[in-house]
Amino acid sequence: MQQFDLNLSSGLEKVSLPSDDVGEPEGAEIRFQNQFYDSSQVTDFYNVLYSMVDWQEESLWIAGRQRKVPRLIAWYGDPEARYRYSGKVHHPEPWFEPLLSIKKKLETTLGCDFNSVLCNLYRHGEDSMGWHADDEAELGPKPVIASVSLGATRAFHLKHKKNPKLRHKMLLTSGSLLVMQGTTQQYWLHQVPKEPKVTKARINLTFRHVIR
Ligand SMILES: O=C(O)CCC(=O)C(=O)O
Ligand SMILES: [Mn+2]
Repeated sequence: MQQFDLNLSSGLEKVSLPSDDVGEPEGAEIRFQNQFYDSSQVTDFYNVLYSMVDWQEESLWIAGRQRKVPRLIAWYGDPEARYRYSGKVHHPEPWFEPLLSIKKKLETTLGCDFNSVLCNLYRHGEDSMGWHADDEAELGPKPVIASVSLGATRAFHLKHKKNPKLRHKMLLTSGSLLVMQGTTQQYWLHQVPKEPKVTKARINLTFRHVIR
């Protein structure tokens, strides 16, 4: 039976996925910290980012029809960190606070560099992100993706690409940090499903290193 990870960790801890059947080479390498930021920091960050980020509504052509992406997005980073997702090349807007200080804290904690961040605003539970992997060539073969959540708690699902019975569910709480690295993107998909009962908004920041 699938169960939600209660995410009560106080430090950055390894998350075990049901990868035993596929073995080590196809494993996901995921770590999670429940309170990477405390509630007063979260409130400050959330308020500034909600009003200052240049949130964009995007559309995609799916099966010959144009559909709105069910969330708002924005891309910030170093000038050269261009990134293609949803079939479009995104040019980063310049860093501003608190994105820069969050980036620095992540770099110190994780010992790696990030040159860009994708900001996602889930306005309510009808906003979502479908199954995908962050496996674009410009992120390199084993990208480290650091994902900070602010606001409403949302579910986060993972499933193995070749063996979709292998699944894991987590709750991404406000102030939490989720790190995906190693072969996670190569072998696993992730999603933020719709949750119609959720009425509050959530901001998610996924810090990445785009290779040029
Ligand atoms: O909102 C989330 O937690 C996931 C975001 C994500 O997967 C992405 O930006 O690629
Ligand atoms: Mn992703």
